Amino acid sequence: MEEGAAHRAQKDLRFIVIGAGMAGILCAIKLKEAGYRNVAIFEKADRVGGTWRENTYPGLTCDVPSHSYTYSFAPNPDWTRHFPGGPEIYAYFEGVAQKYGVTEQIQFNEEIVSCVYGDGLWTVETKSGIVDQAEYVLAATGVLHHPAMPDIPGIDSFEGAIFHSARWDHTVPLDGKRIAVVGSGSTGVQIVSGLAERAGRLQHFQRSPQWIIAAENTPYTEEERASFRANPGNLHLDEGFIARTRIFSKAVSDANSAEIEDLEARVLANLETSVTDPVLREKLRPTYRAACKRIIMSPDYYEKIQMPAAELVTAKIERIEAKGIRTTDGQLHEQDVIALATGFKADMFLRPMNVVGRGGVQLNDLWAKRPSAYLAVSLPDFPNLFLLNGPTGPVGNFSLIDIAEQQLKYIFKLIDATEAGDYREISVTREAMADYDKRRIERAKGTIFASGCKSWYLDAEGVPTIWPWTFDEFRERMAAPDFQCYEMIA
Ligand code: NA7
Repeated sequence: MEEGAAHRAQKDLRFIVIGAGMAGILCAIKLKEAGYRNVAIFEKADRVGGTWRENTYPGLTCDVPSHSYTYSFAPNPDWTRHFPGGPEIYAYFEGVAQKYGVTEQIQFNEEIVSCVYGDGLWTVETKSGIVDQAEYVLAATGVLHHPAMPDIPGIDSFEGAIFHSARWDHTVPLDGKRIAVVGSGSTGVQIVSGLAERAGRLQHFQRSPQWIIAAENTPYTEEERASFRANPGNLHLDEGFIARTRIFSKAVSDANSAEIEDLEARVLANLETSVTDPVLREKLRPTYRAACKRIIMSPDYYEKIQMPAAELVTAKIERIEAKGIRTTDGQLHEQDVIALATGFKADMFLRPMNVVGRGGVQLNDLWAKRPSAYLAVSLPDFPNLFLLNGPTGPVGNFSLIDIAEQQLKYIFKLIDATEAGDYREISVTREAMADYDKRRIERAKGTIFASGCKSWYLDAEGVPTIWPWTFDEFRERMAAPDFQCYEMIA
């Protein structure tokens, strides 16, 4: 254990981790490894897994390659394919939590409703009335957690089964049924792939077409897995993925780069060569630039939407009626099941928790205009509270596990410095936060996300809320904190 960690362990500092998804499990493991024994983990659900617990829809896969979508310290040589399915990923997180003794540390079914700072301590309260206090809070509450229900008139009048993609009702029969999928983001596309061969008739309601990259999802052979088992150490350092991520990050952070042109050519070629019917091809052709919305990786969407049972509906939805979906061209599309793949409220982060910082500052007020956090981890006036995968971090086609690992190392450096100097609290200064936001917003204008489309990356004023610089720049900023940007108070 490093000196700083030993020092803090003696002080028996208490930590509260909010959430037991990918990032919460990571925090629990790394806190233990750093010598902290006084850790409380609160999880509002009855199981670990975060997004992989909530999303169970047919066709669910990860679109980051499996070996890059693992903790660096917990390789999984047994991944069955390049882009494994949801249940396999869920089992991985559950297995890691068990193996590292995290599961028994977690207080399940305990939703934190408030988090208030005062006198060097955070006081948290759960819905059931548990009150706990800690010097540090690590908020691992996820990015896309609150389903966005569409504002479609008549939605409650449907007589069949209707649910959001993140609330899939597995009691509802699907085979041979008339199914509608509303929404054409990554989720809607995956559901169509998952159901095209099962539904009696599958209608995909598309409001905006999407650019799609062809991504082969080949299974690993037994020989490959044997070789992974023989040498599991560096499996997460997939050179190909790292190189592709670097190119992709260059492409999206600069809307005028050669890299984005190359990407545009690839998605265009995928559309032109994969869709034979010219009418369907035009319906599927986006009018905005590639990667403006999160680019979709799919090995088979174009193939599946051309199957006899599948149909792309581009007429605007007017309302939902007892028997199905009425479009503005007057047609009633009768359904047995309607799956709403309509996305998430992407600006929630810690909310709806009532979070109150130093001097009574309310998080809701700080975020009244837009949610933001310095380098996605720290907030002014909210000392000793750190976010994992918080607002303005790199999201999109990167591994959020790698990002969370880098952020946590950075956060530990902040805590080490605070404790080594016998300070009581640390948080980003208001000036550093304001400067960061100014530069971030300015830079965001040059990214592909601001090139003229609507997406969950944009805030209420149309400013991209995600990391606008390259992934290498994120890595550099995470390598060592700039302590001039932080205030430490004794
Ligand atoms: P997204 O990417 O936010 O996609 C939501 C989709 O739902 C998108 O196609 C929307 O169309 C569509 N939508 C939303 N509201 C409506 C209404 N009222 N009517 C018709 N269509 C609607 O969410 P996903 O769940 O697919 O993916 C989220 C992330 O999860 C993904 O990026 C990965 O990071 C994992 P629009 O494009 O706005 O016209």
